[in-house]
Order: sequence, then structure tokens, then C-alpha cells
Amino acid sequence: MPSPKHVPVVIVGAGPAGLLLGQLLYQAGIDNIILEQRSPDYVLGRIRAGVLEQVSMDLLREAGAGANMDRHGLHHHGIELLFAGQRHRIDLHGLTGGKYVMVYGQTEVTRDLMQVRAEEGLATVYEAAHVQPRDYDGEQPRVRWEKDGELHEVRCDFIAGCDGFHGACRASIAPERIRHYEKVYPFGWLGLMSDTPPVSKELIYVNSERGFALCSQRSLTRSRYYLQVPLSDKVEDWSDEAFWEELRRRLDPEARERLVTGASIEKSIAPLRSFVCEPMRFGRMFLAGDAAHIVPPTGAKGLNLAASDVGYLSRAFIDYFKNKSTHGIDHYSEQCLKRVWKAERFSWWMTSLMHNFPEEGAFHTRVQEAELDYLVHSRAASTSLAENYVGLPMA
Ligand code: FAS
Ligand code: PHB
Repeated sequence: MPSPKHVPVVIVGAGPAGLLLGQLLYQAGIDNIILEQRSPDYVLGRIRAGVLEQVSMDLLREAGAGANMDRHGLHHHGIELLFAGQRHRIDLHGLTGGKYVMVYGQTEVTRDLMQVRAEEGLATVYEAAHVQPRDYDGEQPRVRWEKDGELHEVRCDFIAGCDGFHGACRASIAPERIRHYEKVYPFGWLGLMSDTPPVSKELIYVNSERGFALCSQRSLTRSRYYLQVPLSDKVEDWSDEAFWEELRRRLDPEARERLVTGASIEKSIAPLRSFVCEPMRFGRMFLAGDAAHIVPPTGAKGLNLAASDVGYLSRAFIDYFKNKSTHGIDHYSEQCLKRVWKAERFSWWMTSLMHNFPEEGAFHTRVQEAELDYLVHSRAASTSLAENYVGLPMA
């Protein structure tokens, strides 16, 4: 199919950020093309997030891609913290005046967005190689890519860099124009997915002497578990049996008893980092989602931050094309970063609270114990966790 010569917005990356932006712009009558380096199956094969905030739920419904989420997603009104052998429930719903989170996997979100885009017949170029954003400091940005040995180029009004942490858009920016803030954690998350019933109705975040663990889920018959592991571990070091044994050691007796094990349908190790680049706008190119920031998954914020960036960016583009106003695009970066940094703080705080840091010594461990004890016995402290976990409102 010949590429268009000009399109209002070129979106680089067909992950949740790119696909959601494409739908929101389409709904407003703004044409766009998405360039994705991988195949649809490859994108769907990456197992990632599992918890949606209200903001993400609202944006998916606004994009016309919320039906499956509303039909199959699980409303969660609380989470549990397990430490010193005791489980303590944080009543998210009660502490936030009725808010909740939706357990619905990123894979399903991405598939739903792919489906509505395909139904609308919108242009998505998969396996687009060597995507190059160009001339975004001028009035007529261009994007080049290769596909099946042919070179393609399209002119546009704006480029949306939704191409994740390792993407081409941020990489194209001259170092002197961009500031990086980064913290790398001294451990990773070994994740396992299994077609077994979840060990508990709600998510259990574990701080045990052997390390962090998380009991999550995708449905009433599919579970997702994580273990804190040293960065030196390789996924091939971990048999399913070894995983289940270690998870049992980190659980309380009741959960250990209830745990249903089974063959892994996915197993992988993800490193943990906090990362923010500033600003998020460079002329007529805008970064959104993991292309601009990364959070450790402990606070379940990564996917949700990508969604709120896209919420701001779609409004900014609509304001420009419909009202010829540059207010939204001129304030995009500042508006996103206010929300991004609050989510970065919460994700860093929850990671620092729930993981083992042996290199920090015994004092750090005692302070963690005191904070956990305070957290579950203070309404003010629990409320602070709850309102950050369900997601702060978009300004
Ligand atoms: P994505 O990385 O999802 O998508 C970017 C897309 O751009 C990809 O499809 C990529 O192939 C494409 N791309 C990259 N370079 C390109 C180029 N040069 N040209 C064209 N396309 C290009 N978040 C949570 O909330 N909870 C979790 O439990 C959680 N677990 C995670 C586990 C892992 C291993 C990782 C890496 C992330 C995890 N996250 C989690 C965060 C994750 O969900 C991201 O926040 C989310 O995918 C962000 O979506 P996007 O910004 O669309 O980036
Ligand atoms: C997940 O289900 O993948 C998940 C849930 C909550 C988190 C991180 C990951 O904080």
C-alpha cells in the first residue's frame, strides 16, 4: 500500500501509548499513521502490566476500546501487604471515597486497541525498520522508514514518540537538549504466568526476609506471580518447581496452603529502574509513555502513566487542529511531568518499602519494619498509599 505523502500526526510505536493516541485522534477526526518495528504477535507476546487506574479505564472507553475491559476486567477494591508473617488489607475503595483499580492485562488492552484500529481501517505499518524522525524543529517534520527493502517517507505536522525506552525518537535528540534522571535498582523481577486460580481474591505485596514477592492475576483462572531476584540471575536458572518453592517460602501459611501451582505459560526477568527525561517536547516531536519515563512496576504505574501522557497529548493536538491553539502543545511537557514525578516518587517509595536491600544494612531493615507497621496502623498513611495506588486525578 503506497504511503501517504502527508499525514497530520505520525506515531512511532504500536504499544499501548501509540495505539491509544491513534484512537483518540481518530475519534476527533485527526488522521494518523503508526509505525511499529515489530510484528503484532511480537508486541502481544510481551507480558507486562496488569492493573489499570480510573484515568486509563476512562481513556480506553473514550477511545472506543473499553468493551472487553468492562466485560472481563476485575474490579479490585483493596490490596494486601504481607510482612512479618501477617497480611494487612489496604481498603482502597473505602479510603478513596469509592475508587478502585481494574485488573486487566496490558496484552488484552493492546489487543483491544489493535482490533478497533483495524476495524476503522487505520494505517499501521508493522515491521517498519530504521524509523527516523527528522526536521521536527521546523514546520514540516518528516519520518523515514524501510519496509520490505523499500525506503518510505511521510511529511507531517507532528511526531509522537511512543516507541518505549529503547526507541528511536528520544535517541534522535541531541544530548545537550535533554536531561536524564535515573536510578537503577540492585535486583530484578522474575515473573511467571500460569493458568491456575489466583492464590487470593486481591493482590498480595510481600516483604519477606527472603525478598519481595507479588501475587497478582489476569482472571479467575490465570495468575501472575513475581519474585525479587538478584540481577545476576538468568530465567533459565529458574525451573517452575524452583519458582513455586521460593514463592511458598515467601508467603504466609494460609496463602501457602491455598497456592495452586502449575506449568508456566510465560517466565521472564525484568530489571527495575526509575527514569525520567526532561523535557518531553522537542519542537514538533512529543515523547509519551516509556519513551519518556520508566517506573519500577511495584506501584503498577507504567502503563497508567503512558495512558495519561496520551490523554494530555491527544487533547493538545485536538486543541491545535480544531481551535488553532498552541496552549496544549506548549504546556504538554510541564503538565505531564507534574504527574510523572508524583508517580515516580510513589513507585520509588513502594519499591524501597517492599524489597530487600541487604547492601543497606540492618538499620534500613528496621526502618522498613517501622514504616510498614506505621502504614497499616495509620489511616492517614494508608490513605496516602491508597490515593496514589488508585491513581491521582489528571489536572
Ligand atoms: P511500549 O514499550 O509498550 O511500546 C513501545 C513500542 O514501540 C513497542 O511495540 C516497540 O516495539 C516499538 N518501538 C521501539 N522502538 C521502535 C522504533 N525504533 N521504531 C518503531 N517502533 C519502535 N507497567 C505496569 O504498570 N505494571 C507492570 O507490571 C509492568 N511490567 C513490566 C515488565 C517489563 C518487562 C517491562 C519492559 C515493562 C513493564 N511495565 C509495567 C511497564 C510497561 O507496561 C510500560 O509502561 C508500557 O508498556 C508503556 O507503554 P508504551 O509507552 O506504549 O511503551
Ligand atoms: C501485574 O499483574 O503484572 C502487576 C500488578 C501489580 C503490580 C505490578 C505488576 O504492581
